[in-house]
Amino acid sequence: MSADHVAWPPETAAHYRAAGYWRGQTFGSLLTSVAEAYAGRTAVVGERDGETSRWTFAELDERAHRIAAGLADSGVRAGDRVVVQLPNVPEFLPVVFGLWRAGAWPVFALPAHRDSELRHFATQSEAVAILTVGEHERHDHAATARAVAADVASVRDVLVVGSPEFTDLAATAPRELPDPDPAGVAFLQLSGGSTGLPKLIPRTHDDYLYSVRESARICALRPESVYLAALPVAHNYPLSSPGVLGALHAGAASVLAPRPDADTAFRLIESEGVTITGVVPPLAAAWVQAAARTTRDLSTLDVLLVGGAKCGRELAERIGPALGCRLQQVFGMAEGLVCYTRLDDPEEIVLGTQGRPISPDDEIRVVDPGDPAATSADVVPEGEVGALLTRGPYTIRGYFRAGEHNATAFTADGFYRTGDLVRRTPTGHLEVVGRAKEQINRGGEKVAAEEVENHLMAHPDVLDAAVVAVPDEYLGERTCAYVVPVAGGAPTGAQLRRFVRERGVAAFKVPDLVQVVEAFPVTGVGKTSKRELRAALAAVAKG
Ligand code: J2J
Repeated sequence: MSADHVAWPPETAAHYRAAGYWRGQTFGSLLTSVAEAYAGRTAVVGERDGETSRWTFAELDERAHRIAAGLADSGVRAGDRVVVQLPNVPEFLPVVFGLWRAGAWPVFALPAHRDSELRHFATQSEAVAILTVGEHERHDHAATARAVAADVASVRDVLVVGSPEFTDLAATAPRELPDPDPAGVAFLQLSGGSTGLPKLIPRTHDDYLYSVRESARICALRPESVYLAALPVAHNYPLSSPGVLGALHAGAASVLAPRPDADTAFRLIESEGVTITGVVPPLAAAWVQAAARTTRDLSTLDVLLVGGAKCGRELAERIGPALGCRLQQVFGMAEGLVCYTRLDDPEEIVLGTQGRPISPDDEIRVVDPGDPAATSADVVPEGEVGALLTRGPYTIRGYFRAGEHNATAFTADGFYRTGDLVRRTPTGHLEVVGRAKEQINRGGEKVAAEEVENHLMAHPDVLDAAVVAVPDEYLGERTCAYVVPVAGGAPTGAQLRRFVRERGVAAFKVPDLVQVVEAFPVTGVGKTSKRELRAALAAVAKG
């Protein structure tokens, strides 16, 4: 294993194998086996440019084989990184499995990402190619990808799904390619981040497939299930909790919604007989409202997962009655740990907690919340609020090429500092009560305070900036940027918002509110750390 990937200690890895968590299977071989077992069943339903595609497992398997061969012929080698920026189009699964079969590592960008993020992913991963779509939701993704490719030396190719070149590549005669090492890295997922730029998360075939298999079982997926990917499918949640990969593992169909709004989702629930889907709390609230006046038949919907941000008690109580389905809470992270309420948990647990871990070998420590350097030994008394540390068979031991950051993001004994504040019930369920990390959770979309501050500070009129969360009725939280101008400078909020947007960042990172202030409303002796400043401003913002 390379220095890029912090491996589990050999004895721990041996335990995970002996316990049957890591089975030595790759994603490519998983698809081969489900395509044999469920050949004629529907695997994928999706729309691109107004046209619907519906592919069986056998067709998906063949498409992935052809794309793998085409990628190999175009020079993509095992271990190469390829930035994938695809919205919810049917080609997502064939492309990703094609990359896996070619041994390449997808780097999963979100459709909302723009120039600055793609540039960072491509540079940090030394990607050889960017694989994207053309125009989508009024943004020319191909143009952005080409601009990045022109500047990042490692990027040789931009492949655009729907272009004649891609159609040719996807028509390559299929052939078997060497199966990659199941213990090796399969892809790089993105972290929500709290420091400068999003970190890359190396996940292996072995560890991720374990979480996918168990997620499918915990969410009771069967071949007859139909999973709706309402959120952007490249995100860890709709990808794997249980997501399109959980559905695929179970021989169930995945329906990719082009947009997550209630009109689109309800149309697909009715027409495809969707049985299970996953949403973030603001979307759940919007669906609950829309359900009151819909004429669509939602009766097939059995389970609605809610996660990505805290689902309040009041919303939790309304979901079942409004949508005629069961609520399943999920608390997960792209770094690994995923907790679910179980379908047979008592109502009180389902409504009031964010679930319990997937694995009996997920180790949970709830530690001193006041000490960012708390170790796994600094546990708080049972039932009290503390910072969540975790390690286990599908939680990373380090970010990709981030040695310095890893030294603080993980404890010496390999626990990941999640930055979440939790309380553990006697049943082992976790209630998420807050956050210690410098991140704003905008209805499930994560914004790293420092990343936005750096963009603001690039403005010539800005001396200093601090970004904090303010409560929001709909999103849970929104971003508020406090900005101190340079002497004589007088930037307006609108100018600064436009400035950040024009630097090419995802729209959800553009500050919702900007307060231009003469000085930070914090008086203290000596130099205030950014962390203390943010805490003080957050208190001001909450009123
Ligand atoms: C409170 N906070 C939550 C919840 C995530 C499944 C579901 C979600 C994600 C995800 C995921 C929360 N209540 N129910 O990857 O597989 C916040 C926490 C956590 C961070 C991780 C999955 N569910 N969160 O949201 O990597 O702060 O993954 O540490 O985007 O989201 O964010 P992310």
